[in-house]
Amino acid sequence: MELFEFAVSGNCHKVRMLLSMLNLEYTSRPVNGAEREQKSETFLTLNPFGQVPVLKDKEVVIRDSQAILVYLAIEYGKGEWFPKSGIGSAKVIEWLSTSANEVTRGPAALRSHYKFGRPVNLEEATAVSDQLLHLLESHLEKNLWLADEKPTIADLAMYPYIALANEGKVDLRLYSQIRNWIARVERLPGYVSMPGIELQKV
Ligand SMILES: N[C@@H](CCC(=O)N[C@@H](CS)C(=O)NCC(=O)O)C(=O)O
Repeated sequence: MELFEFAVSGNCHKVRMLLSMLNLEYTSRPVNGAEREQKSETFLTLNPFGQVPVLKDKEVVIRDSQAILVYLAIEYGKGEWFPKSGIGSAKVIEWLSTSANEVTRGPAALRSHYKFGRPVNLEEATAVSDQLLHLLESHLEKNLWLADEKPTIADLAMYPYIALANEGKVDLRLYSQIRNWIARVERLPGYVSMPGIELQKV
C-alpha cells in the first residue's frame, strides 16, 4: 500500500493511525505541498481535487480520509472499527460527516490560520468550533467512545484536529470529557502521534 500525504496534515494522520493500529505495512509517499505537487498533472490523476490523503492499494485508488478509513476498516479491520448493522454504520458516519464538515470549518480552519497563515473568517470558525466542542463534551459525558461501546473509525476521524486544537489557539482546558477521550485514543494499541499533538496527561 502507498499513502500520499503531508506530514503536518490531520486528515493524513487519521489514516496513519488506522494503518498502524491494523498493523498494515505501507510506503509513505510525501507530497511536496510547498511546490504544490498535489496540483500536478500526475497527482491529479490520483485525486482530481488535488488534495491528500490518497491511498493506493494495488489497483485501488481512494481519495478522502473518511473514505480511506471506511475502506481499510472493511477490508482489513476483521469486523472491528466499523459496525455492519444499519444503525451501527449510521452512527459512525454521523461522526465521519462531522469530521468533514464542522471539524474542518471549526478547529481545523483555526489551525490553518494560526499555524499556516491561511485567510479564514475567524468569527465564523470560532463559532463553529465552540458549538462543536460543547456538543462533543456533552456527548462524551454519557459515552466513552463516539459511535459505539468500543473505538471505531469515528474516533480516529475526529481525533487529529481536536487533539491539534491548541495549534489553532483553542483551549481544551474547559473540556475535561474531551481531554479524557483524547487520552483514551492515545492509549489504543498501535497509536501513533504527529508533530503538534501534545499528549494528554489526564
Ligand atoms: N475531505 C478531504 C479533505 C482533504 C484536504 O483538505 N487535504 C488538504 C491537507 S489536510 C490538502 O491536500 N490541501 C492542499 C490543497 O488543497 O491544495 C479529506 O478528508 O481527505
